[in-house]
Amino acid sequence: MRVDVLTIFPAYLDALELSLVGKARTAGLLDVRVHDLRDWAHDRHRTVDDTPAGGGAGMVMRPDVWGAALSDVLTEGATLVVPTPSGPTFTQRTAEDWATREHLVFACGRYEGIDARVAEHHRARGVRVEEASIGDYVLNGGEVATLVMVEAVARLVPGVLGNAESVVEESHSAEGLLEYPVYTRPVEWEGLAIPDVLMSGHHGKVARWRRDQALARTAERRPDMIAALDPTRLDKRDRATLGDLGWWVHPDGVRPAGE
Ligand code: 6GU
Repeated sequence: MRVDVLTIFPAYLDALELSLVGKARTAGLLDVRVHDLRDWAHDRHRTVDDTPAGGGAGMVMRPDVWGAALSDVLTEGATLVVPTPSGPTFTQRTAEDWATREHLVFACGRYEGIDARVAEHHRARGVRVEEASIGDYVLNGGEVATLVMVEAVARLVPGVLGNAESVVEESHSAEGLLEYPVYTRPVEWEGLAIPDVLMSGHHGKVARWRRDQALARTAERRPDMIAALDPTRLDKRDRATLGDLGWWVHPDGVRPAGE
């Protein structure tokens, strides 16, 4: 997979040289290229922004500079990603989708954003343009959001994760539940013991305990995810656990007891 990042702060993306993403680059699985947008500015000051049409606070990034940069970097079939807090939320589903694409180009905006004609122009030319937000808070620019999205996508590219970090176990998260709590030695630490069942060697009991923990955690922290569970994927013991947690499994969905 090829990933290009256009930014006025290339150093933000230095973290893509570390850890799994860095190793995947060395291994030739990922071709990541970070570019300084100012290389496409045409004045002595390397200006990339101007005042907003119609007035108001802040600055807007110029379409001509972005247009020049994107025409050099986009390839046939590439996806243009525009990180913005006003985009649809980037989720694990988005990451799975983008992990199948050959070339992602991230256009990191700063200030009040990029002139709206940039996305419009590329869409009109048939480029897949995806705006995306990483959550309901405001960052100073798209760089940190790009780091988040590249990491989430890269780890789904075949070969990027080694066996030790395998993505297979995570079919859990795809199942729509939060992960169960994990423990390792020492068996007792600061007066706290590892739950006995995990030391029992009984694989069936361990699996059931973990499933119950995942259900209980999800009910406590993310009731919206419980309400979104598919009843056909819940066995008798899931139903009993959910009942204890105050949820009823109906043929058409999971709802708080009594509703
Ligand atoms: Cl993608 N960009 C900015 N500037 N802020 C954000 C964001 C993106 N996602 C959440 N907040």
